[in-house]
Amino acid sequence: MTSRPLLYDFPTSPFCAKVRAALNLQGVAFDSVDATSPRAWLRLRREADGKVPALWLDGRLVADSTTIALALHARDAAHPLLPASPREHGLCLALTTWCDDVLYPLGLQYNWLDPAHGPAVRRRFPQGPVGLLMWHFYRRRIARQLRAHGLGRKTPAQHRQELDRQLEVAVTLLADHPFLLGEQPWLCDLALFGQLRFLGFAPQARAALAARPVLGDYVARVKAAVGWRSAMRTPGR
Ligand SMILES: N[C@@H](CCC(=O)N[C@@H](CS)C(=O)NCC(=O)O)C(=O)O
Repeated sequence: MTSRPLLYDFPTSPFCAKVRAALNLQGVAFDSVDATSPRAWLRLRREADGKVPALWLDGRLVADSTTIALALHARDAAHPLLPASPREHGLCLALTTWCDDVLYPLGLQYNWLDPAHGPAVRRRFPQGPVGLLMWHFYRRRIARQLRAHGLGRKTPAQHRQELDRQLEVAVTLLADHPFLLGEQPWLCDLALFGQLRFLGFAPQARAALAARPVLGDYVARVKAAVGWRSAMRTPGR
């Protein structure tokens, strides 16, 4: 008997949300382990590249949210996560990449480097010295990543301009259809849902989202369509 998939998870990660939504959409029962617990953190570094999400699926560990989604898509023909037509399939992957590579840096900037929001991020890590060390480690690393990306060198006004520009792209794409590619949610919607949810944790970005009700309605629609369950269930192994 194959065991249930096991997700290395972090509750606020947009990529973990994307994978949880994919598992929910396919109706796959799975277990989760909090990747910030010191034991899981070390195992993830030993067994994969140290990033979440990573999913034990059918006896192998698959890392990277899109790679995981493609593996889920390939193993369940009855519940595809990407459209069949080559053009729509390509568009779905391109939109997924837009979410992962363009919206995510904005989410990192607003969640991690906004001084007003810093303490809230700290509370998501374990209490005590190990949690504090991990928080400092990631904060420094993210600041370095965003400087290399370019966003970290911009002013707060430029961050806001970039956020508004990208949210308007999403509003435009959703003007005529309930989901990005039409009437049903595909992987690109799960990716956009994850990034909008992540942005929504940061007060300044949340205000930009609240000014665009189309996006709030969309998030609610994706949640309803996938039967969103966010709670982590920790297995006994
Ligand atoms: N391309 C990866 C990105 C995953 C990623 O950046 N995950 C972040 C959390 S949101 C992470 O694990 N960061 C920890 C690290 O960089 O060590 C995916 O789609 O899964």
